[in-house]
Amino acid sequence: MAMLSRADTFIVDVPTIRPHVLAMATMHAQSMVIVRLIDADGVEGLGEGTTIGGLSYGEESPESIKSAIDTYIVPVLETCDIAQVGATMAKVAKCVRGNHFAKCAVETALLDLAGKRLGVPVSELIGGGRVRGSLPVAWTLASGDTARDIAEGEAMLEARRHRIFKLKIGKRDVRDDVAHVGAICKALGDRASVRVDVNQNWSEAQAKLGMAMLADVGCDLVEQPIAGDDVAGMARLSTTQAVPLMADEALHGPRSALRIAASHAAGVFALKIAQSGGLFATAEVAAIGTAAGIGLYGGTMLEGGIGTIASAHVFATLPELAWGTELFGPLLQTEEILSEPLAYADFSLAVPTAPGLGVSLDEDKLAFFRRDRTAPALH
Ligand code: MUC
Ligand code: MG
Repeated sequence: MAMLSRADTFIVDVPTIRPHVLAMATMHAQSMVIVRLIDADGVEGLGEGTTIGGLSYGEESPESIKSAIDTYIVPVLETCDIAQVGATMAKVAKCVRGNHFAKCAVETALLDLAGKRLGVPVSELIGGGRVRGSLPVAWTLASGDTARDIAEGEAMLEARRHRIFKLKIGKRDVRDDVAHVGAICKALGDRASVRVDVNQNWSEAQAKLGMAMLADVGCDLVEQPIAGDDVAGMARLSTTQAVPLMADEALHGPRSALRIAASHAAGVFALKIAQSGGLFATAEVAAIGTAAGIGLYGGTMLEGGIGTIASAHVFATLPELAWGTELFGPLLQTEEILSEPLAYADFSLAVPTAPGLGVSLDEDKLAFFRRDRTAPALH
């Protein structure tokens, strides 16, 4: 039995190492909602709720995530034995509709706390437990400039950090975008897998043209080319185009996964813990995908260290992970707010073996990047 003794949420804003240019927003910083739950025995659980570009990516913003947790979810937690993660989240689901990112942040903190209480890593609390100790990690080339992207890709290959690259397209004319992708495929050749993410920015006609041209230049995968709620359009593209279509924004948990699978609307699922509504729901999305013969990819919302390692614990439980992961979020930020940085080496991320998530916060960095920090006194 564990009762909640304290719950804190903070928005932190950490600059990115370079502008990150996506179809719907250009990021100069990442904003993350950090959740810290402490039980009556003093055990701490950490969670993170992070989206991209304010409200330009999805229906939750950093501010709405924080307010949903503070105003509506914490009062429910106060009535629960929070050591029982499934039962607690079922009660939260009864009181709060939607708000998947906020729920995921809380579920992550509960799992961290439960793992610490039980002395096991979070991956052992999901599905059948851990089947791998490290995960292949892609990098997104999205500087907005082809030559700079090629130089960045070369540097990543040289450092043995990434050999899967995702390019963000959909902002420019289709032919210009394909020329950009083709130049990068040509430069990196068979040393890397090159994929694209359109972030829903094409019409079906543009997607038909774009996907056919992308197949010809050597692109391996096209992520969310059209609107995520256009399942019929995705099905037409997925069943007629040679290059596989990956569903991202279309996936909001098990029911949407089942709809997409039944409609043959994707060949690959981008699994995201926040979009799915939590770590347990992500495992269910993965199970639906695998049962339907859909390939799996471990996606990111460009989270910091906590959200990234929470995702890693889930992805580490998946026997089939044909497309790898893109858990590079902390590397896009100028600083990690963890006391120990995540371990990236040899094109992979190591999944911690310590109890819970296996990470802890650097309190000084947290204090520095907190949006509500009090300004230092002027002398
Ligand atoms: C997305 O849409 O997949 C993942 C990697 C990246 O650069 O942006 C994200 C979001
Ligand atoms: Mg995407």
